[in-house]
Order: sequence, then structure tokens, then C-alpha cells
Amino acid sequence: MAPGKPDNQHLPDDLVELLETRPEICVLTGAGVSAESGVPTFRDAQTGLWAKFDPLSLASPEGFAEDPATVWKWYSWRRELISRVEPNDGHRALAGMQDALPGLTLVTQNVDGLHQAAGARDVLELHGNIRRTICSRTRREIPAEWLEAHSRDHPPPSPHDPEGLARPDVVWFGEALDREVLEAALEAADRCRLCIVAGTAGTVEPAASIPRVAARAGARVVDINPEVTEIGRAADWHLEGTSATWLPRIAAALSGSPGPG
Ligand code: BV8
Repeated sequence: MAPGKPDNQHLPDDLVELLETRPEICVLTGAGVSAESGVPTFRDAQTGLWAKFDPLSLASPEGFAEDPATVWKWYSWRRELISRVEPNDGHRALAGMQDALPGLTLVTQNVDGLHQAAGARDVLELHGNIRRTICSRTRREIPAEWLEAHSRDHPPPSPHDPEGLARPDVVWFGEALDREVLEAALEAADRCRLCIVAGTAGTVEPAASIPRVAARAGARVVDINPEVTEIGRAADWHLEGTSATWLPRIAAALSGSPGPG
């Protein structure tokens, strides 16, 4: 580390040098970024009340068609949990980076809305948002206050279509992502000079293709994860550890200020 440079607590020198050029950045986050807010990651969520269910069946149109009450209860449980948690330092660091760098695009696989709660704007939610509810047939939004008046244990009938049910506005396995959101995310990946990946196992497609698209277009990739994943192995840098630890350090290097104490 050259003398006098801000101490970014072990960020690699070449990553700090790239950050100091204030490059176009594309960020992809996954469930790990919300772990430190107390939101179980997608897989961990199965260690709780739901260990006995296959997540792929819970988060799929077939699962909802077969057992709407169980799927609805699972989402009601997750929505309730998310309503009680706060964003963490990782979410706040990303919101701050977006303020400091207009060329930063924030793409998330998460459905918890915690990036927005931390102040991030124009978040590209690849998999939707659990806080929004839609009609299962028309996909028109159902107002939250309407839901309050209805049961938590089974999906209420939709106010928009007598054949429809209320369902969470998330992308289930086997469902297509919103085309515009996905295109915007892929364009940001193609345009960026640095792709920051945080808190994802990189097992779900097409989200996991974001860092590959960035790398193929010549961007450097940094992966933040306590575990080594495919993405970490392919990345230019793997910062082993949590997003709430490393993202504030990256934000500090981007702003050229000394790292967090
Ligand atoms: C699609 C919303 C095509 C719901 C989610 C057969 C048929 C159809 C498609 C497929 C198929 N086979 C495969 C596919 C593709 C499929 C897929 O990828 N399947 C996987 C399982 C192989 N994809 C799809 O189905 C997608 N759609 O392909 O459509 C199509 C096209 C046209 C017409 C019709 C269809 C849709 C995928 C979206 C699924 N929905 N979420 C809900 O949340 O209930 S995905 C869900 O899983 C979450 O979004 C979550 O993000 C994701 C899990 O991934 P991660 O975020 O990575 O979370 P995970 O728990 O796995 O890992 C956490 C990581 O964090 C770990 O590495 C851990 O070490 C790390 N970590 C922990 N703590 C921290 C940390 N990191 C940092 N700091 C910490 N503190």
C-alpha cells in the first residue's frame, strides 16, 4: 500500500487503484447481503420451519397451484420477518456508493426491499419483491391494505379476477424474469468496468450470468462471500468475509476516504 493511501484494511492495491478511477460499476447482490439483517438466506430459510419442504416446490407456480395455502403461509411468514428487520452496513454502503457514483447500477436477486429501505434508488429487482402482492391471473397489483383485511393462512381470492388468487410479486422457478429489468441488468453488466458481486451462491440463472457478461466485456470482477463459489473462483478478486464488512471498505476506497475503523 503506497504511503499516505487510505487504509482500506487489506483491499487489494490494484482494486483500490481501479476504485479510485471511479469506474462504471454493476453490483449484483444475493441473499447473503441480507443475512446480517437477520433474514435467512434462501437455502437457510429451509433450516427453520420449512426444513421439511423443498424450496423449489414452494417457490414455483406448480407448488402454488398444488398447495396454495402452504406457499401463501411461507410467504406470509417471510413477509412478517422482513417487516421486522433493518438494512445493515452492507445495504447502507451500497446506497452511499450509488449517491457518490451515478454510474453505479444495483441489481439484486433479493425480494426483501432492504436496498431501497437503506436509501438505494432504481434497484433492478431481478426476482421481484415480496412486499408487493399481485393477482395470480391478471398480475395486477393488490393493495397491501386490502390484504390486511384477509387471512394470513390461505391466499385470498383476487379482487381483480374471480378466478385469481393473491400471490407474492416474485419470480418463481420456471417463471420468466421481467424482460425490461433483465435487459437493463445485462446492459449494465456489459457496460461496466467493475462488477461487484456480494452474497450470492451464483446457483440461480439467469442472475448468475451477470458477472460472466461483465467479465466477457472486459470488466474486472470482485466477489464478496465467506465461502468460495464458482463466481469467486472465476473473479479477479475474492474478498472472503461478509458483505457488511467488505462493502463499507469498498465504499471508502471509492470515496478516497480512509477505511472504516
Ligand atoms: C427462468 C424469488 C426461464 C422467489 C427466486 C427448469 C425449468 C425452468 C427453469 C430452470 C430449470 N432448471 C433450471 C432453470 C433455471 C432456474 C434456475 O436457475 N434453477 C436453479 C435452482 C438451478 N431459473 C429460473 O427458473 C428462473 N427463470 O429461467 O425462466 C423461462 C423463460 C421464459 C419463459 C418461462 C421460463 C427464475 C429464477 C428465480 C427464482 N426465484 N427468488 C423467492 O425468493 O421466494 S431465486 C431465490 O434463490 C432468491 O432470489 C435467492 O436470491 C436465490 C438464491 O440464491 P442466493 O441469493 O445466492 O442465495 P443462497 O442462499 O443460495 O446463497 C447465499 C450466499 O450468500 C451463499 O453463497 C453464502 O455463502 C453467502 N453469504 C451468507 N452470509 C453472507 C454471505 N455473503 C456475504 N455476506 C454474508 N453475511
